[in-house]
Amino acid sequence: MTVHNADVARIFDRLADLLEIDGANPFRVRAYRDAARIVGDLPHEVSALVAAGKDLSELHGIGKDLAGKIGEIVETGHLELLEETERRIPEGLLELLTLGPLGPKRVKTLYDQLGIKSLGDLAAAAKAGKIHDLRGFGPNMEQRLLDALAHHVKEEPRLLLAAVESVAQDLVEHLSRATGVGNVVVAGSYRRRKETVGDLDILATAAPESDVMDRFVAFEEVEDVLGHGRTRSTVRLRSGLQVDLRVVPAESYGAALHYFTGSKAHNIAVRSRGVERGLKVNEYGVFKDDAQIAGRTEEEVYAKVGLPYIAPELRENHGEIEAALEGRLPQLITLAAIKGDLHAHTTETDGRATLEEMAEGARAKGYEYLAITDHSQRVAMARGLDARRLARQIKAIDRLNERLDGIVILKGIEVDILEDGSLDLPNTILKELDLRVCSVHYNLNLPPDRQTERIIRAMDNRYCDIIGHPTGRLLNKREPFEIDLERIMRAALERGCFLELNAQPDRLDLNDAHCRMAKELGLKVAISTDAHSVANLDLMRFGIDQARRGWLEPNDVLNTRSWPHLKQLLPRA
Ligand code: DGT
Ligand code: CA
Ligand code: CA
Ligand code: ZN
Repeated sequence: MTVHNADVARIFDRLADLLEIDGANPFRVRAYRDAARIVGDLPHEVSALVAAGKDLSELHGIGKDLAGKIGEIVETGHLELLEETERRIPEGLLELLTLGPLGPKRVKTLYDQLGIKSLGDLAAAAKAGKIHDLRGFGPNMEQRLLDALAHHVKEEPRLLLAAVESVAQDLVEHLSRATGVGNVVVAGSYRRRKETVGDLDILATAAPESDVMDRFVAFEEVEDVLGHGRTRSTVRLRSGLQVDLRVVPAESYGAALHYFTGSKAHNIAVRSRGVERGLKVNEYGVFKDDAQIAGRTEEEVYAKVGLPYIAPELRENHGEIEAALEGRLPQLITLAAIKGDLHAHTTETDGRATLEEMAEGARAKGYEYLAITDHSQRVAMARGLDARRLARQIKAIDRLNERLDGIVILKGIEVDILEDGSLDLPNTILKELDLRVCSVHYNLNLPPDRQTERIIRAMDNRYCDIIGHPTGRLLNKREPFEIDLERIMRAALERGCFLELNAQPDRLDLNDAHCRMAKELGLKVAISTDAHSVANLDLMRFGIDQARRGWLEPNDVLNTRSWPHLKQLLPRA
């Protein structure tokens, strides 16, 4: 049994959730959340480090105690402290956590204020209208909880794309070693690079005598085999992720890849174009009077229905077929077009790498620039910078830039937008910076109008360049703010501000539809990693995936420019 970093991260995250419900010291909760992130971000498997006899407490941010716990998880697959905590907390509270709108903080409030400890208690309180007076809830939340309760079928949350990548790659590698196997590829929402996936759909081409299906069900992480056939099998992995494998002959590869990549709505639209031409399009090929006329490649399938190739990220039937017919498919942004990163933290606040390490990491990626944007003072939990510490950091960056070749480090800040829309640091220091990312981290539940106003007020300040993670959502954990994004985008355009597409896999904020809205309004987007470590700089590609789903082209993205050009786009600086 191999314990993956994602398994360790899941255990620490759950422990943090439970401890938060339990009212534990926030710093302790934070330590487990940080540990989950640190381990989740590591480029190497901790299990391999343990096997090699490495001392895990040498990892940045991991002390002796956490190192011991990671060792326990790697060796046993479990953590005694988690099980003990689970025994202590009423089981119903754990079930409340599975409701989309509820995180541990709200569950604790419900328990403390109203004694709610089960879904039944919650339903009764919501129906009696007791929820909307609670701090941090509000009238919409009561309705959302009622909706969530009505739809509650112990829904498995969809898994983050980033969280399934390593197992998807392991599976592809495992299946590629089968006898008589040709292509092995992950299709479905994974190939469309959707931010979360329901299940994985793997497609393989193989000779009839191939052992690929047997290898699939024998994969070491399989917990249950839900179906095992010659052309199709389904398994559930220990992580809960379900995986389908389909095997088709090589002459059907393109048609099957197209079919299983989806989306279903896109497939239906393509198929109906076929019908108009007297063609049958299915997962085996394109057929005319029962004779196969295409199917080996996706390009062939598209060509037979009179379309150019359409990138998987666009296949949602959101206008891509019409655009293809009119020759106005976007030339989608690629990772190679990115010239730098505009949001990153260091050990001065809650980052895990020093200024020098971050700079070196960005240079190693071939970037022309990296903006250091540590937190401002309001974010006390992250030891946010006050004006004096920021002034010191500015000097340190100036000194570093004198020594560095091939990259420029931009002096920045991620300054908090306070409840009234003012910024958390005075303009006298903000004006010394190259770039300011302005973000909301507190007072998340303001009424929609006030939340929208707050962000527009922040943009009224001439030292606001980019709004960070504009909707504040955390996938599977926190709903986006209820804000009028179109209004905010128009206000940004008027003021010369920009919006961020935060590339953290659990944020991806702006989402695909927002990106498209920005593009249509002519507002450029900054794709930024919000890196808290050198490894995090690699998250840029998830931002690119999302941007492509939002139809963005290089010109629509701020950080495809070199710094001198970008600087001119920040007119107020
Ligand atoms: P997911 O798993 O919820 O993240 O989303 P998908 O898109 O991966 O959906 P999934 O796994 O149910 O099916 C994979 C692909 O198979 C889907 O994108 C399109 C294709 N497909 C599934 N069912 C149908 C269908 O009834 N008609 C057509 N035309 N295609 C289908
Ligand atoms: Ca799927
Ligand atoms: Ca599926
Ligand atoms: Zn932030």
